[in-house]
This record gives sequence, C-alpha cells and structure tokens, in this order.
Amino acid sequence: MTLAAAIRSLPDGFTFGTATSSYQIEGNSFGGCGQSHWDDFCRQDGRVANGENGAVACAHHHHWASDLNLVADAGFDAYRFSFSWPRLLPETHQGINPDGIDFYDRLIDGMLARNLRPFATLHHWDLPSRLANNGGWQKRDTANYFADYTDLVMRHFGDRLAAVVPINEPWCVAWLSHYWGHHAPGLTSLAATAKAMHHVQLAHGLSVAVMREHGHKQVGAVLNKEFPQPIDDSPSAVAKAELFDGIYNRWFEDSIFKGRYPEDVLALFDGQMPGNFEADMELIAAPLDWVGVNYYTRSLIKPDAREPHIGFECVRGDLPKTDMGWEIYPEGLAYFLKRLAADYCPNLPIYVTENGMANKDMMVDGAVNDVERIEFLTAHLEVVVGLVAEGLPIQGYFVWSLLDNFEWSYGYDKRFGIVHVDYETQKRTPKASWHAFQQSLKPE
Ligand code: IFM
Repeated sequence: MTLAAAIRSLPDGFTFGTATSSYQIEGNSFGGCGQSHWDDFCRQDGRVANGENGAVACAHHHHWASDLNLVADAGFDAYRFSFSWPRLLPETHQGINPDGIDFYDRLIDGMLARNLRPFATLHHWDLPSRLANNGGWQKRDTANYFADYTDLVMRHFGDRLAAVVPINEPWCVAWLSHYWGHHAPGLTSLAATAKAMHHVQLAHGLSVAVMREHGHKQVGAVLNKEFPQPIDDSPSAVAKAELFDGIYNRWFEDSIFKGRYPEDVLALFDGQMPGNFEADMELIAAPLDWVGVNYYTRSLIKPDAREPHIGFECVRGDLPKTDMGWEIYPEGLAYFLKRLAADYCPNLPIYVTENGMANKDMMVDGAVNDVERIEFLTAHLEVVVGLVAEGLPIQGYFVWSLLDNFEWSYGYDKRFGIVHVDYETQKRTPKASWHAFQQSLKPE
C-alpha cells in the first residue's frame, strides 16, 4: 500500500495532523521565556550530545507563521503543539509574561485562520526551574501549581483549543527522568521515581478537573507505548516483560481508566509511594473525551540480576532500525490500539498522537529524499487502516514531527522532521515525506 492509498482508505473526517513541542522548536532565549529544568540539564557535562540546548532550536518564536503555512500547505487539518509553562510564567507562579500570552494568541489564531484544529498539550517536559529546584515532580506541590497553570491556560486560550491534554508521555516525565536519568532532572532513584510516578498522575487529574470547570469538552491524555517482548520463552523473561509493561504502560492506563495502580509495580515501589496516594485515585480516573497513543518501537526484555530493583535490561533485536537505533515494529502499534479499546476504554475516540522516525537524512541538490520515513509512516498508517476497518474508534493520526528539532539528550543529531531545518540559517526545506503527504492530502 502507498501512503496515498492508506490515506484514501481512511474515512472522511479522519484527522491528519503533525506535532511539535515548545522546548524542541520555539527557542527559549526569545520572548522572555523563563528557565526550565531542561536548560539546567543541558548545562551539565555529558547530559546532552554536543552540549546543545533549546536556546534557539528552530526559532519557531520568530518563524511560527511560515511554519503553520507548512502544516496547512501539506494538507493537514490539525496541529499538535505544547504551551511552555516557563514562557507563560517565567519567574514566579503568578507573574504572567505578556509576550508569552501574545505568542500563543498569535499561534492559535494563526492555526484557526488556516483551518488547522489546535491540539494542545500543557506540559511537554519544560518544567520551570523554580519548581524543579524545589523537588519538581517528587513534590505534591508541583501538581497543585500545575492546576493553577492549567487555569491560566484555560482562561486565556481554552475556548480556541479543539482538544487538550495535561501532560505529554507521563512515563518519560516520571520513570525515564527519575529512574533511568536520561531526561531532566537526570535522577536515578527508586524513591524519587515512586513519588514522580504518582504526582504526574495526580497533576493529570487536577488539571482535568480544572479543564472541566472551564467547560472544556475535548479533554484527553497522551500516553507513550513501547511494546515489551520477552527476549526468549523463559519464565523469567516473560515475567520481566510483564513488569516492564506494568511500569511503562499499565501504570498509566490502569490509573486513568480503572482508578488503581498495577500491583506488580506498587510492589516494586514498596514503602516509597507518597502517603495516602489511594485518596487521589478517583480524581486521576475522571472520565476523558479521548486518548492519544504515541508509538515508535518495541523493546526486548532481558532478565539481568545485576540490574537493581527491576532485574532486567532493555535491548534491541535484529529488526531494521531507525537512526535512534529503535526497531521498526508496526505490530506493536496494533497491539496497543486494540488493548486500549478492548480492556480500558471501549468506544472512547483514540488518536495516534505521535508516530515517526529519526533518519539519516541527506540534503542532495537542495532536496531530502527520505524514502525510509515514507515507508515507516505508511507501514504504521496501514495498521490504522486495518483497525479502523475492524471498527476501532481511531479518529486521527499525527506525524512526529513537523520540523527537525531538539531531540532531548540527543541534541540536534537526530532528525525526525518531515521538514528539514538548517540550524545555521533556519531555512526550512520540505522533505519527500512532506511532499508525499501533500500529494495524498491535497491531490491536484
Ligand atoms: O521527540 C520526542 C517527543 O518529544 C516525545 N515523543 C517522542 C519523540 C521522539 O523521541
């Protein structure tokens, strides 16, 4: 199947969009943006490739209008973006940055003027430094401040947002950042992780409650999913894959859709969970209007007794890989979409809110022929086509990402965009994948 055929097979009204996030593209040295813990993390030796940071990134703060033109000209009908908490509240919990308000006013109005539906995220990882320095997600206070920040966003922008979620990929905010230390704040502590795993979910619940007070009717959650495959058939590999699934996946679905945390992961956190966390579960499980899945790859789970606490490591197998070293495994996307619909939220609209690949893109004679990316996206869209035909309520698909951008600890080395960015000149060059979408979504 070609990309065009996959797109044509999806029903009228199916949403096609592309996604970005604030720290990865805006350039936080512009417009009075405050410091986030990512700025602090980038300053630490060895944390980010080449010591890079998001100070300039894609200078989207300046180029937002032409960037939105790229979204609209490709034929997408939705754009997923995130608000930057430190851009709106740079110094204190109440001191609003007027330039931040103006920037998002222009951006959202710019989307509406181009018939792009704004899909907003309130937190895509740029936690204000003042909160991080006070314990960040280990502290309950951070969840309360997040509720206040939600109120600010809803008051200024809520009625113009087609859909909204509190937090992008809570697993990354909690586990990846506090247990594996790959992301800010770079901790490797089980005790810190247990607190963060709960407070990020509490922040979700508090934020959803504020959105409801403002009457928003398209409130969702965006969860990243990685398919855990035991390295072999041994009972220990199977058991460890189950634990990985609990940590990565079930922690978030079980709490949001069933109002409880999985027992196996609670056992891992024994004695480290915040006191009386059970009292928050009803709030965390408040009904949603939709759910988003971000999907990229699988992990092979290999028991390893030397790994403290968890007793396994994640390794990669023999499948073809993207430039991240991530195996290409569209079957995993099918697994999670089916599991959500079957076990967690029957009939709830589902969106694929991120899917894409880093590729060793080459600029040749002014063009980037990223055929690998077109194949990757087509293979995953084919999965969606099959499941929609089976009756799953999948309502949209967003490509990660519109632009090459700051890929967190990998800096600018990894290119995920369907539009190439020259970081010296900020010139944008649509890649072959962008043209393939345009030809499919806006045929002549
Ligand atoms: O770049 C990230 C994004 O910020 C969140 N989801 C995964 C992407 C690729 O790693």
